[in-house]
Amino acid sequence: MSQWQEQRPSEEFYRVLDPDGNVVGEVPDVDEETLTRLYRTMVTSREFDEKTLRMQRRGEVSIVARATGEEAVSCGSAAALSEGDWCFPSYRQTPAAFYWGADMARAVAGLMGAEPETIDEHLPAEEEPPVSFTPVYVPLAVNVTNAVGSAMVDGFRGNDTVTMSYIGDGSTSQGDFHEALNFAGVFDAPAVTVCQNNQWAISVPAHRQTAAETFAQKAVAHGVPHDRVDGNDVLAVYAKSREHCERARNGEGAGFIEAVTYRMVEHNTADEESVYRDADEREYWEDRDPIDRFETFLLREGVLEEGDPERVREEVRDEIQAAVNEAREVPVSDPETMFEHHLHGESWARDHQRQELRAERNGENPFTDFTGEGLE
Ligand SMILES: Cc1ncc(C[n+]2csc(CCOP(=O)(O)OP(=O)(O)O)c2C)c(N)n1
Ligand SMILES: [Mg+2]
Repeated sequence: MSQWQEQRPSEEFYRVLDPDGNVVGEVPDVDEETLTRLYRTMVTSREFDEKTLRMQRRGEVSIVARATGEEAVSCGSAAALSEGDWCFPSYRQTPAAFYWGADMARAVAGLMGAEPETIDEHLPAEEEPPVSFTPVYVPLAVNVTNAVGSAMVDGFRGNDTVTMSYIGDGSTSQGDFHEALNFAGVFDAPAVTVCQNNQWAISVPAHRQTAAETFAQKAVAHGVPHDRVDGNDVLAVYAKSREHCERARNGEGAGFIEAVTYRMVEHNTADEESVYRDADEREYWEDRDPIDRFETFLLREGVLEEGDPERVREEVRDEIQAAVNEAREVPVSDPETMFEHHLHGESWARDHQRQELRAERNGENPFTDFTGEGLE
């Protein structure tokens, strides 16, 4: 038995569909339109991941962090939001943004290296999405502190707005996460935090991340009501997210959900997962693919008919290709713009890095030809 088999996450969680798509819990009250929208969004995200990976391999995109295998978490939770709500994502919640109509061409242009002002100029946003999304946060856990702060303001003003944010298993070790949850608990902030426990923080497995039995129980210390759900079961994620959103909207305070899922691919395209993971681990999770499970359920219920899954895949592939074609028309920005808007004032380190980049772009070897001479 590999080390992995001894460390599988416990299946003591809320579940509506078992891995074969059989109903084993209470199906939430959700109309057919929402069910098909959830399904289509999950498929779109999976196909988007495939496409952007190929673009990365060709050098059109520098880095991609895929949501493959984790689609049910952010799609099912974001679907529980309503018009006027807020979402503070990190880098693995593409499905949430797509669920609420994020413009795909604008997203691809960003991945290809166009700065926001250039994207606005060439691909102006057509309409505001019903749920407001902040830009993607890469500094871990900061999105949760910002989300809770924003939710507190809504609470003080008496708005019936809910703010949702996402945190990875690894990121729950950050101080910011606990500060955020503490404030959320004390001030009854209308903030729902979803922990996307995909078992890994790059190469660190969840059982080396925390000695706590579950990530859900981290909310206990902060007095925040919590649930643990099967994160590969979109109906379970949706059902519990709805409950927490309704509580928050009714002035009953914050909520926390641990969604147990699995990162079926590399951390991002700068990573090589086979160095630190066993193949049998992946096989275990392939049987629990969230899209297959939901698809089986929808076919059995008659929401999807034979041939629909193939048709939906074809349609979203065409949509993605059209978005990529549009994005390719947007000029990429000067790489030096990445040094702007970070700091108030000057920094030796930033100027050094900027000059190093300039040296490299001039065909010099930045390690041997650039000495940093002349920098103040
Ligand atoms: C504050 C901060 N520290 C370190 C990093 C570098 N980093 C990027 S992703 C990552 C792992 C995050 O793991 P997890 O929270 O489980 O999220 P996942 O990538 O698995 O979705 C680390 C350490 C960062 N982006 N921000
Ligand atoms: Mg993780």
